[in-house]
Amino acid sequence: MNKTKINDLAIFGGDISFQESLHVGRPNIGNRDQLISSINKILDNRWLTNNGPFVQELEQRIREFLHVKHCIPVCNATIGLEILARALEWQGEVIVPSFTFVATAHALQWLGIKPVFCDIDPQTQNLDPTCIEELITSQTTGILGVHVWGRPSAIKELQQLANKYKLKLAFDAAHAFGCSFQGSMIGCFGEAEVFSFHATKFYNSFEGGVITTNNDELAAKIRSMTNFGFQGYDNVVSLGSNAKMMEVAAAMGLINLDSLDQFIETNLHNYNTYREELADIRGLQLISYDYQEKNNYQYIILEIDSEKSILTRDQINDILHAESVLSRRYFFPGCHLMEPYRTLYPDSNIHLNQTNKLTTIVLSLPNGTAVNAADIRAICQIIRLAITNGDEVARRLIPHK
Ligand code: T4K
Repeated sequence: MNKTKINDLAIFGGDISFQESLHVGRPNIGNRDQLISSINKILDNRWLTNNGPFVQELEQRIREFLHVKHCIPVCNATIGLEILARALEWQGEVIVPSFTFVATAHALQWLGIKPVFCDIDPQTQNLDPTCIEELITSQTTGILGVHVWGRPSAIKELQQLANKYKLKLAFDAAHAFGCSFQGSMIGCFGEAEVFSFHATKFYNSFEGGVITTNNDELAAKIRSMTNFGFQGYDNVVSLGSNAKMMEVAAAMGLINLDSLDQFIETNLHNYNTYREELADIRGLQLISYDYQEKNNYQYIILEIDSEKSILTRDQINDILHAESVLSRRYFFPGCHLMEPYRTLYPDSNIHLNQTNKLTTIVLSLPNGTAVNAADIRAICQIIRLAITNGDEVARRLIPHK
């Protein structure tokens, strides 16, 4: 593997190096031999999809892991959210954060439901429950919270609001596999929760996800909807789609489940290394996790306060990219400023002061088993050197587009 030298900007003297370009979103991969042997088994079985034995085993193991009654595997979380929205019979308007991956909003809009964007609490970066009531109208049918970075939403407050206004509450738990809220695993809150097992998540099944719920009736409905609305042979009982997880995806999910503790341990170790290395740099703050809870520590999210830091978030992002560190500006610019939302709902902006601020200051840094302590020290040294030489660096940078 080529060594990358930190000299593109000719500022850092070329003395920092790491193994290869460092990306946010590099997948964690468990035991390869086991995976290959599972794939051979799948081929021998000649059973490739449609609720095969690997999918069934994954479903059972996740149910046990999350202590939840029902777990329905799906092909990805976006389709999972769409299926859930239909199963909950959401229509009209559903309240969501704009500070999330665009899939959360798309899943609603795709079904003709208006995502009503609500502001966030800057401390938690999740839906601010005190901003919800003013957005509720006679058209509102639900609240879709997101556990951004795996840190739980204000679950209790959202549930109280949902009860008060007879709304159905559900969660996009795409980031939150392996995380807990007040000692209970995320996966059993609201009407249902949807996890993503996309390659970029700390736990992946190539592509995939699960919908979890403790509601028997809802689970049966969701299960049928993921398989064209079938209930047994030849009996279609509702509108449905094809949201099934494949056997190879479940096989990957199973081998990665065996390595889950190791992935979390690596993430935590990396997170602590970032914390130490960035501790005394003025204007930077790493998001914190509640050590009393279970966390997956996947997201290394830096907040760059432009009033205290010499360089802006975008300038630091540009510098990192120039040095082959592919940091990401998740979630910039916020769903409400992406199409079709910007055009359809131009007034959303007025309610989103905290969201608008946060989207300009957060930066996601690489984590996972593809990153080691030396890489992290190199990344942090780039940031430190850039900020120390801020004026000089800013002069050399091309203005951010
Ligand atoms: N809700 C939330 C809150 C979400 O964050 C997501 C997904 C969803 C719902 C929907 O879940 P799924 O339907 O995907 O199950 C990526 C992922 O594609 C997306 O799943 C994820 N959130 C989002 C946060 O990140 P992009 O557009 O940023 O992906 P891309 O291709 O730019 O890749 C990101 C980084 O990962 C790059 O640095 C390259 C690296 N990468 C990616 C893949 C796929 C690898 O190194 N290897 C890989 O195999 O959306």
